[in-house]
Amino acid sequence: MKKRILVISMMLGILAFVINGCSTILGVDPKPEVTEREVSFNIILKDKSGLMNSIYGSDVVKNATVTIKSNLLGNEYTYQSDSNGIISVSGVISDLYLITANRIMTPDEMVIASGTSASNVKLTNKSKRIIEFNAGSNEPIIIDMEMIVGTSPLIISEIYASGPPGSGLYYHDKYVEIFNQTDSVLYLDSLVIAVVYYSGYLGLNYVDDPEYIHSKSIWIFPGNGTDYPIQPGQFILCAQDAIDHRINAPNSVDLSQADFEFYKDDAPDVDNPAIPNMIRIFQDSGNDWLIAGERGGLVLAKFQVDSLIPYDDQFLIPYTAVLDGVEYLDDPTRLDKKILNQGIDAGATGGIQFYTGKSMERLLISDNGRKILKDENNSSVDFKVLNTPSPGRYHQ
Ligand SMILES: [Ca+2]
Ligand SMILES: [Ca+2]
Ligand SMILES: [Ca+2]
Repeated sequence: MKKRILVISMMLGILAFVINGCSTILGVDPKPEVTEREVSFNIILKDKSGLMNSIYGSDVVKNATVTIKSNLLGNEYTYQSDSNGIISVSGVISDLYLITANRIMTPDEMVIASGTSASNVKLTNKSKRIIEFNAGSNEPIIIDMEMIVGTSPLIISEIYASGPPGSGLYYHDKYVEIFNQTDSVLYLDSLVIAVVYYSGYLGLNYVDDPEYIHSKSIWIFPGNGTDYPIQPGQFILCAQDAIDHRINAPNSVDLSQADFEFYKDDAPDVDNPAIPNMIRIFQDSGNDWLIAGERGGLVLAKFQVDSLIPYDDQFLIPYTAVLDGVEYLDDPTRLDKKILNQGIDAGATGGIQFYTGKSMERLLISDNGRKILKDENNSSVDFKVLNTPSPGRYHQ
């Protein structure tokens, strides 16, 4: 009898432990007392490009706009830096914060700095995008800002992933389109296209990783540095298969004139000999390059692939190497389901069902000879859904 009581009390103990554990996981604990965790900080913005120094004789960045967003609660605050490049943050809860710092240069400032009134130049915090505010330290946080011309020089301008209507489960006509946003010739050679990894089945999602993209599908453009130029305002089409898909699926698209094609040489894949192939660095499964129809993420990165970091059955690409990243969700309002870090893409496009032939393309800001597409690193506002794909061009 005594033994049975002992067993029962042990079981109750385990049960209490389990319930406790679960309630913590489910977040039903009473809300923590936040007032004692409020912290105050100074952030100092410093320009590493030399631009501010050449204009004002100091590298501090005045009149910059800084937005911080709490990881835990999603609270967002916006500040303006003072004449010493300082932002005083007070009364925020200690947490990880996503930080966006921007300083648009005026044409007058650019005349002083470079002699020409270049527009579309800004300073931004390219590397330090996530910072922890905690009560333990009082040192001012220094954020280094770098100059970028325009937004990202190369951006993902369209993702077509849904598959055509009326052809059963035909899904070989997917593509990603890259756009040169600058007024200079750039080179695609060795740039990385990676599919952001997550697994709903395994419950793996690395959206909160503070440093790295996780990927199990990493391909690069061919070339040795200057073999594959992309002209200012040019669209580059990278097709899953560079064929005229209308032959097999009447409502699909003609991708036979694609600029590049993903060809998986260890699989029964199609190789159009006229179209250069993307080089597979890592993708151990599947018969072709494949992006998910309704929910996924793609990044374009500039990274030496021999420096890829292995992790579990994946490889890691640092956020600092990412030129552009775009996420799409079946329900783009459900940003709690994001898989791509908010520092890369603050939102998501999408809302497209399988086999509808719909596509996602960036909005056009201006078209004075050369197109400028919207790139606020927020696909919720940067993209629109097209009823039909526009491979290698801007939709009409
Ligand atoms: Ca292929
Ligand atoms: Ca080929
Ligand atoms: Ca397009």
